[in-house]
Amino acid sequence: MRKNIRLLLNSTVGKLPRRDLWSAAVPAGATDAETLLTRRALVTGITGQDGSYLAEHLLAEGYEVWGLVRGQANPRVRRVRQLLSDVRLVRGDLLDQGSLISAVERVQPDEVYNLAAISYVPMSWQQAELTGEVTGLGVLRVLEAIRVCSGISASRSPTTGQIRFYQASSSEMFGKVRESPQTEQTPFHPRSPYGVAKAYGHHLTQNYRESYGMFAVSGILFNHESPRRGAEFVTRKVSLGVAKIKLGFERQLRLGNLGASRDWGFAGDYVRAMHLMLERDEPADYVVGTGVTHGVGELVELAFKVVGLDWHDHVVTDAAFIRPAEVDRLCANPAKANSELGWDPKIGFEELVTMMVEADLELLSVSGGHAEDSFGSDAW
Ligand code: NDP
Ligand code: GDR
Repeated sequence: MRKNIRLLLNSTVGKLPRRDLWSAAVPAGATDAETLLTRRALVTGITGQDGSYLAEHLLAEGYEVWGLVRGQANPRVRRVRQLLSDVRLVRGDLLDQGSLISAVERVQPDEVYNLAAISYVPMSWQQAELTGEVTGLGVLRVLEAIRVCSGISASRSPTTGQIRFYQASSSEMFGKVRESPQTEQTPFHPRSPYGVAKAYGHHLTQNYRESYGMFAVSGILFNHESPRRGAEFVTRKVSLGVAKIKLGFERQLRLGNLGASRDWGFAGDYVRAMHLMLERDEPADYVVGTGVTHGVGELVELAFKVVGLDWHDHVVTDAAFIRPAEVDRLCANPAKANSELGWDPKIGFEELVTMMVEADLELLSVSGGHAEDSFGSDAW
């Protein structure tokens, strides 16, 4: 029913942008039609950092948001429930094709955002096969679920009311960079099993677009952070470490390579770009980053400065955190996202680091030094 109404509307109001389609088609007060036509998004990786910000953004845009959650008693579901009470949940796992088909059938989404992945780069050396299965082949399974549920095949093209698909590609695909800054055209040279798996998902998304005419796009996102970032990633490890030291719970922070540089932005800004990509008339891939790079050393210095401490007194470098192959320096050229999507980051590096340190000071003050999602100093 819902699918049929979508098709009918698309054929009657032609090429209106999707937002205008809604206002053109639905008279005020038409609550039944509203229920049928409210745009519906299915987000995999809803329990992760980006899942939470994207869900908030889509809810604010008037979407009905569904999150895919895995496991029998996933402890992170409680956090989703607290943070995002309006999100509806559906079970599924990127390792299980049937569960993804069932989820797409049940939700009947207009848009699918595939954010689920094993996303921690060091873990991808320890569990390379699993990373390939989830972060790489998981993309294939989500695309296949959409293709099968939409009745698309080599001989049957998608209709105008098709499900739009976003893939969370990564700057890690550039790895040992061939040029700087990196654009949508920069060749890939991934340096970890994670980067290799993401490159597979990226190419497959392009391939489904070209093979089946699906509206399938990738955002090549550079590092983005927030107070909701997992404690294993360097920005959050540093903000938590600084807060623990400031509050007297710890004295030292053990880190790996302080010489690496990243283009760090705020996650809340980056999820807007994901949504904008699916709003375009034509599917295309975009690099999303700030265009400014900072060293891990600079991050550390700034974070300690926020609480009035000198990092030299507390930071210890530990060979256990050095990676088998490093990505030395990443820097985005977000010109295409800027000109075609009208996307710009709002929060800069200093503001981001300050926000994260202050949030962790507050969190640890209330919890007595315990951060629920912290893996401690021996994260891997
Ligand atoms: P997180 O690590 O915070 O979240 C990963 C999510 O994937 C979690 O919700 C996790 O669920 C889910 N997941 C893991 N395995 C499976 C599985 N087998 N089936 C279903 N769900 C699964 O990542 P971020 O939010 O930071 O990143 C979102 C996406 O963007 C990822 O794909 C990441 O690789 C990519 N990316 C991130 C960047 C960043 O800087 N944050 C930059 C570029 C790309 P659970 O709670 O069950 O473990
Ligand atoms: P990254 O993020 O690998 O870029 O992947 P991470 O924060 O883990 O590392 C960034 C850089 O910091 C250096 N580093 C350390 N990193 C961690 N985690 N812990 C340490 O103690 C430490 N010391 C130094 C690293 O060597 C590295 O150079 C993130 C993830 O979100 C991916 O999923 C995403 O695709 C990319 O960003 C873009």
